Amino acid sequence: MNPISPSVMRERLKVYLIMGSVNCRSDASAVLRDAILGGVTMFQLREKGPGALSGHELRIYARCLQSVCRTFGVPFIVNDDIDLAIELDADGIHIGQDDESARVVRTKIGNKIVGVSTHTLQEAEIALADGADYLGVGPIFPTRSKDDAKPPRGTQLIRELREQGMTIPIVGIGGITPDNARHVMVDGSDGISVISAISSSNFPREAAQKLREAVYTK
Ligand code: TZP
Ligand code: MG
Repeated sequence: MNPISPSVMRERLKVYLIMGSVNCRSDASAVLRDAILGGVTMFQLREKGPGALSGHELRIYARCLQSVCRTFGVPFIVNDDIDLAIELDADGIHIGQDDESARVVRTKIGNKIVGVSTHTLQEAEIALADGADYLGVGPIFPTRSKDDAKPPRGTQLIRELREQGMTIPIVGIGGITPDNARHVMVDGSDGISVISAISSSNFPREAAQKLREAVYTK
């Protein structure tokens, strides 16, 4: 059985912040705390790219952010690194198409949240059959936060998945801002996930608030 009901999952996906040390100019714990106070509903630690932390440093950084999440009751998700997610007793893991299948991941992490990045109908069908709790779809708009991002395709795949009758919780990603978030929601997404719209902002709380307002005026 999956750990989280689809309706609770949908609420968690509303304003999903993704961040790692390379995305943050100031103190990451403060950014995360302010973002949560502004309305972030779930957090993913995504530690990637040149200068990314590893080993002991990564663990200290991760525990720090996890403790902020715990203080506010916000789920803490780890990107890619299943062993780290288990070690930290994270609330879930987010995997891509280059990682192990959601089915295998599920056997390793039990009833934690499993999210899967998907770019095609077929990938989405497989993730669904493998027991994913939610799908990440993107990039919706051009992004500067992921070096190997595929070309942006707008909300095309989200619309296709909904047209096929898929009700699995979906979060859109890639270049999402308060100005375009509503469009992503109207086209079938349950929430929006962002890196730069919050982590590059000088005012993370206000940035999260604006995203939240856009999402809830669906
Ligand atoms: N996957 C697809 S786009 C992206 C990821 C991780 C980066 C999103 O970052 P931003 O800054 O919100 O465009
Ligand atoms: Mg990955």
